[in-house]
Amino acid sequence: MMTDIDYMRRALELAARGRGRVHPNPMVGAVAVRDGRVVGEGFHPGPGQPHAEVFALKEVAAGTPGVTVYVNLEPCSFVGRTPPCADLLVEKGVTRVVCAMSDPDERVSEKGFARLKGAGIDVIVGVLEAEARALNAAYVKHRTTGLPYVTLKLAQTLDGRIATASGDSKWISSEASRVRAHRLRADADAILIGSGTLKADDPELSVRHVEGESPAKIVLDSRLEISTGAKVFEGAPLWLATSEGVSNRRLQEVEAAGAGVWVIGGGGRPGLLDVLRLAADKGYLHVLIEGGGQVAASALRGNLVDRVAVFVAPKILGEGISSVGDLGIDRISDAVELDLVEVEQIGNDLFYAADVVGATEQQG
Ligand code: AOF
Ligand code: ZN
Repeated sequence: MMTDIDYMRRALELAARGRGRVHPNPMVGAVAVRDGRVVGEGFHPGPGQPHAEVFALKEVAAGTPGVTVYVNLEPCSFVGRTPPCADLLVEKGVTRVVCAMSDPDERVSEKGFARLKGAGIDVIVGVLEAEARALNAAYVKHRTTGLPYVTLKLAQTLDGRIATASGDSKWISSEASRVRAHRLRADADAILIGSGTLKADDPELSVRHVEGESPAKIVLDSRLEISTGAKVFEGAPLWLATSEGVSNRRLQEVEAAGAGVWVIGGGGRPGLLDVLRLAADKGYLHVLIEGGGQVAASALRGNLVDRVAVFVAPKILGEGISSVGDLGIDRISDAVELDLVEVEQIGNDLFYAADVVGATEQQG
């Protein structure tokens, strides 16, 4: 006998098929069940496309008795790019709706449940809630704080270096790790780097070694020194975060080459918090920071990082450039504390993912 938990697990599996494709929307999966048989299922494939519930109920005739719908998020109750799912569930005469969590989007939050209950539908909330919140952590953070979920990626030697003292950085981690690193990219909606990394590496910042869409690119470039021949101009949208005072001629040059420009307050460096707010406004739920050490340090200093993803290569450099610049920390008790979530050996490298303790609560 399949239980509510089993069907919800299936809904979560389906939801995850939208990974890397649905922003600014959440990943949602739905399963319709009648007499212990699945009569429909589906997931939300992306903005502008039907919601998960529509696929699950496609083959279900209105008024079919005894249908339960399992969905990992509260069914929506407003007319967005598509009509409200709560109305669809009511029209189809669904008997029972089992959800994992309420929708933090204020256009829906609890109103979807109210619509269903008002129509006499039996509503259950909280099945596999922790799993559902983890799956949509970026969406939840975006809707509750107006900031994107941030993963900080580091690829470093055993002693925490990303380059030698002379600046040589190619290649620290192995080919196998690069495949995993591209999976991190495919899971993100935008990749962010500083102009130092851009100049040193001229990276393309695209997804190549795995299947998946290439995220947008954000480069912090306070003086707009980027060359229009840089590889980041190819492919996915490129945003350059710069400061007031850059010349109009330069602005026009980079715009003509295809970049969007964010001019952010003052003559100094654009603050990372403001850059991330703009990224969230553009609908990027999940930003991957890929270097360098100064950007990593300012993200950590600003308490803007949710997860750290580190590739450690079995190499020791001694003196060199640190993967994280100065954080101004004097005492061990002030260290950035992490909660380990994953360790994996990849060839001779080690991959390590950990959450910053207390990250989301302190932001906003
Ligand atoms: C659901 N089922 O499968 C999804 C939901 O304007 P739209 O159509 O793109 O709607 C986006 C909002 O709808 C999103 O912010 C979230 O509140 C909800 N997403 N809801 O019932 C789904 N993807
Ligand atoms: Zn919906």
